[in-house]
Amino acid sequence: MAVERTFSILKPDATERNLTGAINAMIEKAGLRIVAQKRVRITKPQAEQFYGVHKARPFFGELVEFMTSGPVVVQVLEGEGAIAKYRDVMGATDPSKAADGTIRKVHAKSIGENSVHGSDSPENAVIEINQFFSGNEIVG
Ligand code: 3AN
Repeated sequence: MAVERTFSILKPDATERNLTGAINAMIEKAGLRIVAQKRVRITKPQAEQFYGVHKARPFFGELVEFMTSGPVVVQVLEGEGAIAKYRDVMGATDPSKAADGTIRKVHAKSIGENSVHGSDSPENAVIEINQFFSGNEIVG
C-alpha cells in the first residue's frame, strides 16, 4: 500500500480537555507519523471554507461556531494508507456508534463535539493540507 498523507484536526472539545497528548499517542500507536502540527485558532471564514461541502446541512452554523470556539491542533499525518487508517482510528462520526478503542469512542462528547477530523479522500486531503500548511512546514 502506498504511503499517503492525511489532514487531521484535534477539535476545540479536545484541546479544552487537554487531550492533545492522549490523542497523539493513539495516532502514533496506530503507526501514523505526525509530520506537521500547529495549534491555531480557526477564523469564521476559514471554518466556512473548510466545511463548505456541508453548507446546506442544518448543523452548518453550529459546526462553524464550535470549530471557532477555541484552539485546535491542525496536523498532517503520514503512513501507509493513512487516509483510511486514520478514519479507522477516529471511529464513527457519532461516538455512540464508534468502535471500542477508537478516538471518538474514548474521547468524543457528541456527534458535533467529536474531538477529531480526518480527510475522507486523497483529493480532500490535498485541499485540506494546503489550506493550513505550506510545504516547508511539513517534515516527513
Ligand atoms: P466525519 O467528520 O466523520 O467525516 P462528516 O463529514 O459527515 O463526518 O461531518 C463533518 C462534521 O460535521 C462532523 N465531524 C461533526 O463535527 C459535524 N456533524 C456531522 N453530523 C452532525 C450532526 N448531525 N449534528 C451536528 N454536527 C454534525
